[in-house]
Amino acid sequence: MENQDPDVVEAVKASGESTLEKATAKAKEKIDQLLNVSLNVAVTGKTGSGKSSFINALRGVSEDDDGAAPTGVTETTMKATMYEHPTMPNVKIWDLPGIGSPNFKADKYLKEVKLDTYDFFIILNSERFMQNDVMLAKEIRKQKKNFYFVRSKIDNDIRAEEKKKGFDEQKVLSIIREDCQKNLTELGDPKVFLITSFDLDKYDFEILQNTLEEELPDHKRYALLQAWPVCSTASLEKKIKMFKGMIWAASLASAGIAVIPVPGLSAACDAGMVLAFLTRCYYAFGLDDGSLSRLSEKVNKPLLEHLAKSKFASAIREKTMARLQVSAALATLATVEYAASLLPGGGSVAAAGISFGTTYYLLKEGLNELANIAREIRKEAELDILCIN
Ligand SMILES: Nc1nc2c(ncn2[C@@H]2O[C@H](COP(=O)(O)OP(=O)(O)OP(=O)(O)O)[C@@H](O)[C@H]2O)c(=O)[nH]1
Ligand SMILES: [Mg+2]
Repeated sequence: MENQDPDVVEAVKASGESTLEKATAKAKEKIDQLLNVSLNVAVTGKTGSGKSSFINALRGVSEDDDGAAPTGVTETTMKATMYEHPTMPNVKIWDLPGIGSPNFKADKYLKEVKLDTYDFFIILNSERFMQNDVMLAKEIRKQKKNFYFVRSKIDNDIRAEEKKKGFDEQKVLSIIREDCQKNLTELGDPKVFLITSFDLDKYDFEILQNTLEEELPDHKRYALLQAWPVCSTASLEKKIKMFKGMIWAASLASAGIAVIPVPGLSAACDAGMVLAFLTRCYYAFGLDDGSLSRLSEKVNKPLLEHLAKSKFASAIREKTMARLQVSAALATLATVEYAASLLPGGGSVAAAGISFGTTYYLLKEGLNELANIAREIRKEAELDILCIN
């Protein structure tokens, strides 16, 4: 390749393509997937099994927040209710009506709730799974879609058992798991994930996340990793890794687009891309006010103040990149000049609107800073210690 900018060379290599043109096209496709792919998750199960509570937990909203799924009430309607993810509107979680009645017909049900809409199904039950759950799963399988059995309200079971002598949490969990799987043998013993919607850091929620991730196609995985709540250090690290692996694409997709001049920044950069990308990181890492206040409440510690340390987090909160006073650091970068040499016959960076170098730099810096703050917050909250107890 003619261009010798090590970051550009690296980005082209990361794309798996042989030329800059092909790599740029691939980058645009990847970024479009990252920012725009849709994911439709259906949550179904018996009336009162905790569907609405689970959906609220997945979306990171409290029951009394605006737009939360109403819980604790019996919904008799046969209509699916859609809940947008609060920070990723293209991720939609559907609250499907209960499947409790004895004359339940899985095929009719799936037609009514429009099975085709969903990427996968979560079948929830707060007791052992029954014939209706099995019928539904069979019908879903017929349509070549995936389903996951989730046993909810485990906190209730643990609370009841822990008063007993010789209580062993792992033993209780395996008894519940076996009991749940009893009626599922004809489906080939699918896994049952044990969860409580009141604390996603506990029990099998993380395993559920990993399983979904493994079984989803690549582009859907991006949506899942962005929207799914952070439930462990490992899950945070996965998110960080995914975004890191996208920096090349975001930077290449930016190269050649019209540059928006940013006050306070001396070099040309694709501010729109930087803002869009880092905003996704910010929400995916749980750094928004809502997520942090909930976490502070849970661990009874003030955590919001950590954000003030990050110039990137502040910039995102204010939805402007003008706050980023990084011009001094950028001035030392030669990448802007390298970028100019990408143009046929060279040319001025500003005129051509090439912004690979600065965009790349800001994304890397920004992602690192946000990732470190998210790590620090988890550490401060002592979440992983809480998990073991
Ligand atoms: N302890 C505990 N209670 C839960 C959990 N999830 C839900 N609940 C409670 O169970 C009751 C029913 O929960 P919902 O989320 O409304 O159940 P649903 O499946 O949406 O019910 P319908 O909409 O009527 O079909 C509520 O009182 C919830 O607070 C959980 O994980 N643990
Ligand atoms: Mg409900």
